[in-house]
Formats: sequence, C-alpha cells, structure tokens
Amino acid sequence: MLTFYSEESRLRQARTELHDGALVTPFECPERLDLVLKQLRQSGLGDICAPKAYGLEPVMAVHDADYVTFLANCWKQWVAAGHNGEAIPNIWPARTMRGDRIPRSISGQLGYYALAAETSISEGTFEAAMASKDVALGALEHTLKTGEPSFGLCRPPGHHAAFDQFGGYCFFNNAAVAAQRALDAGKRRVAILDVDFHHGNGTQQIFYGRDDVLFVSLHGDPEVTFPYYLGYADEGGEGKGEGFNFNYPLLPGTSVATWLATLDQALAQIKAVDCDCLIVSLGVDIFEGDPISAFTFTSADFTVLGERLAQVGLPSVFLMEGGYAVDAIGVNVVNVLQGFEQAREKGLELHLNKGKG
Ligand code: SP5
Ligand code: ZN
Repeated sequence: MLTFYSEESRLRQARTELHDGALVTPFECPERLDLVLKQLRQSGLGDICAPKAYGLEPVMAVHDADYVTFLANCWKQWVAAGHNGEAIPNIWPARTMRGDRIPRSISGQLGYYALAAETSISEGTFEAAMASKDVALGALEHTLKTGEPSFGLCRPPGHHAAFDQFGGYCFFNNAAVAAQRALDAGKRRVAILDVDFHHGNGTQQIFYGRDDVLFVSLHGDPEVTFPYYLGYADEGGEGKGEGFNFNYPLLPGTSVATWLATLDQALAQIKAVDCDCLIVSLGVDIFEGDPISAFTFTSADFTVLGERLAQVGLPSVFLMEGGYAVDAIGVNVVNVLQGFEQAREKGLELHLNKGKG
C-alpha cells in the first residue's frame, strides 16, 4: 500500500493549546508524524511518496471562500494587530447575539470562524493545512487510478473542520475534500467511515443534505465527549441526505467487543447503500493509552479493525485523523493498514480459487 506524506505538514508548530484551563504544548504535534513514518518504514508496507500541489480549487468545492481567505490571512493579521501569543478566539456569536455579521477585527473573525478554542492558529498553520489536503488528494488520486488502497498521512487532521469553521485541531476537512474530488472524477457515491474517537462533526455537516456521500461514524457519546453539540444517534441527514448519515455514539470505557460489534452494524449500513469508494477517517485515539480519549483498543485490536474494513471490498483511502499516544501511534496505524492488506490478499486469493474451481 502506498503512503502519501508531505514534509510541509511540519509547518504547523503551534506552541499552545487551551487544555484543562491552561495553555499546554498541543497534543496534535509534529512528532506524531515521526513515529508513523518510522513504523511504516520498518513494516515494509510500501513506498512513501510526496503528493503534488492541487491548489485551492478542491478546497473551495467543500469550504466557504471567505473562510479560506480568513485562514490564509489570520496569522498575519493577528500579528499586525499587536498580539503576542498565538491566535485563539475568546468570544463567539453565541446564541444570544448576532450570527449574521463577520466583524472587521481579527479577534471578531476568529470567534466567527472557530467552533472550539483549544486550537490556536500560528505561523505556518495555513501552509500545513494546504499540505495536508494535498496528501489526501494524492492518496485519493492513486486509488482512483489503480483501484489499490492508499494511506494519506494527513497532518493537521480534518474531520472537525466544517464548511466555514475550524477547531478540534482541524482546518481543512481532508476527507471531505477527497470525497468531493472522487465524485468530480466520476465516482457515484462515496462512503466515509469515521473511526476516530471524536465525532466527525465537520464531515457530517458538509454532507448532511446530500445523498452522494454516506457518512458513518463511531465515536464517544457527545453527551459527555467533545464536540458535545453534534454526533447524536438521531442525526440521520436532511432533505435528499436523509438516510445517508449514521452516528453510533458509545460511552467512554466501551469495550472493544462492543465497539467491534457496532462496527459490524456500521459496515452493514455501508454495504446496504450502493457506494463505489470508501474513505476511512482513521483516528487511532480509540487506543487505551490515548491521553485525551476514553476507548479501550490495544495495539493488537487495530489489526482486527483493519481486517474488518477489508470486508467492505471497495477501493479504499485511509486518511489520518487523531491519535495522541505518540509512542504507540505508529504501531497502531500500521496494524490497521497491515490487517487490511492481509485480509484483502486473502480475499483476493479465495476469489481466484473460486474462479478456478
Ligand atoms: C482530530 C481530533 O482527534 N481532534 C480532537 C480534538 C479534541 N479537542 C478537545 C479535547 C478535550 C479533551 N478533554 C478530555 C480530558 C480528558 N482528561
Ligand atoms: Zn479524535
């Protein structure tokens, strides 16, 4: 399986995350890349290549143009306004105020375009987000061309980024950008399966009214888990999109057996809807050792996850989302990809033997 990766993902080097009432070194850090790359190289899974630059057009296909302009200029404007720290919102168009104005001040714009406060904008953030969506698009293009699976080692992650909002460490929704590109290249319907610990609120929001992208997510119950305000089981899509959104919220501490049984339901849902491409939002923050999450996967369980995903039998693109237990992140990601490859090869073998017999 080919991996796509960009050195420019390292340009995001934020120093601050608002966590538990303090500014700490961000959980979503460049070292995450090192451990995944190291494990990929040791595994012999396949080559690691740099994507080409796809520009802004595929981004504009799923994001608001003014939002993209805000992200491109935010750091410069924040510095020009004389602020010392990184750009962090501290005021929002909350329910009791006007939501129809985008203020001129960068401080007002930050609140308008942010959905959470943990994620600062820093020098290089926009450039890294550009690289991350290129990684996703490179992986997608390879899978479209060859039918072979691919892995996009995206950083920053994407699934919390909505049409015109950033947060949850995400700026561009890499999975949404890739899904739209797949459709524009001729796919009929794309399934996005999101296994990150957190609900992919951005991906859901972008495709909520559409029937050409099926969004299916297993995640920590938003009653007690970030992002709190989306990801409930009764969100089934709207208009044409009704029946094309499935949420499986699970309580913190949920056993792997229950999680996998729920995955089987999710996979049955994907098989029941006619899709011709699968994008996996691959967060490995479901790991038992994750510092900000609360599911109970061991490293070995990730192999089982990969094996089950192969059963869907669709051209598949894996895109990196969360995963913050840095020491284990490489093993966990590679286990998913190897489990997938091994099960797929076995499936292909069975298929061939059947043909012979
Ligand atoms: C892509 C991704 O995984 N984003 C996650 C963003 C989560 N941000 C807020 C997390 C708040 C965690 N608080 C949990 C405290 C556990 N002791
Ligand atoms: Zn997550």
